[in-house]
Amino acid sequence: MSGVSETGTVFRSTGSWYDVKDNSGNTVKCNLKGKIRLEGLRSTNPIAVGDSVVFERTDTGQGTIEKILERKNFIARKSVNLSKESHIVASNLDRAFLIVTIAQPRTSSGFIDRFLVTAEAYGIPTTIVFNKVDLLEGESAKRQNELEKIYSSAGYSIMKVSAKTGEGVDELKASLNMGINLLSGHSGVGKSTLINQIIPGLDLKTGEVSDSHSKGKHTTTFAEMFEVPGGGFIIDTPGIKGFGLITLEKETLNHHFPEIFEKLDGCKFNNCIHIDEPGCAVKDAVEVGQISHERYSNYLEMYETFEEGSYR
Ligand SMILES: Nc1nc2c(ncn2[C@@H]2O[C@H](COP(=O)(O)OP(=O)(O)OP(=O)(O)O)[C@@H](O)[C@H]2O)c(=O)[nH]1
Ligand SMILES: [Mg+2]
Ligand SMILES: [Zn+2]
Repeated sequence: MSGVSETGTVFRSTGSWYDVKDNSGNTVKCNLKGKIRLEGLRSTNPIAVGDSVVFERTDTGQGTIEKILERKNFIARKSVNLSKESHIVASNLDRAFLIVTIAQPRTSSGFIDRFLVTAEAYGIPTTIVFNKVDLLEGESAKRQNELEKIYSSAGYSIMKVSAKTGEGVDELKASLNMGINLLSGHSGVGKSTLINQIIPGLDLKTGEVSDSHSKGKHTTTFAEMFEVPGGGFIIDTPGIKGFGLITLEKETLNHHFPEIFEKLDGCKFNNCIHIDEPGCAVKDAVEVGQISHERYSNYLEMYETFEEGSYR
């Protein structure tokens, strides 16, 4: 039957076609009707996983997407080559889970903070999930404890899991049982392996971490959403290296560090950026160890490298 418009949700996008789930849960392969452009946002992909769309079935049983319904939110990053364009990772997110590993590969706090600022700016609550805890020993165990302290005192929720031994996986699964959840992080941290643990039988492709560089091999190439048994949805994404924000102001970058923003009331100037101003409550808090020195120096580094509404 053609000619009737229906709504559905995008579960997979390869750039040329889209898997859309209709309201009965059936997947319809769709293409795009003409060009859909979003106001004010130049993106390399007009449609992202998580989008609600209006589509029309064609006679072949496939479909044509006619429009995107307004997004509640989205996470975008700068396109690798086209610096003025953004790539929408996923949309309509209820929560993000940033998968972090201390080693194989190493995730820096600078990267964690760029992700958290991005998610804060888009209003998406984030849980930090430390994976591969089975590998921790000596120095790496120490670093793990350090990062846990830093981020729990900054107000973030934290989980520790091992996709290999299964430790913590049930707890992670339980926290996915509502809404749309994004899994993000560097290549090789174990996003797809974790999803395979959470959804038995899915059998997503996973890749070794290279021995020489301890880097992942970008095994997952397209974002894809899956239904979690017992409720909720989860989006597997390709590994990311970095972020560039499009919608941020340099002067309000500090508002996206929750524990820094909390102190702003105590600063002498209400537009304090906590760098050179006298009477700065943030600098005082850093001095006495109430705000993590590492978080504060990541803030300074991001502030300094910030240009044209974005940072590298
Ligand atoms: N020791 C250990 N290895 C793990 C764990 N989780 C995943 N791995 C291994 O890490 C490697 C990378 O896992 P993937 O699931 O492909 O990682 P990914 O985050 O999906 O990577 P991309 O798709 O490239 O972004 C694989 O060899 C996994 O077996 C873990 O908890 N412990
Ligand atoms: Mg993967
Ligand atoms: Zn201040």
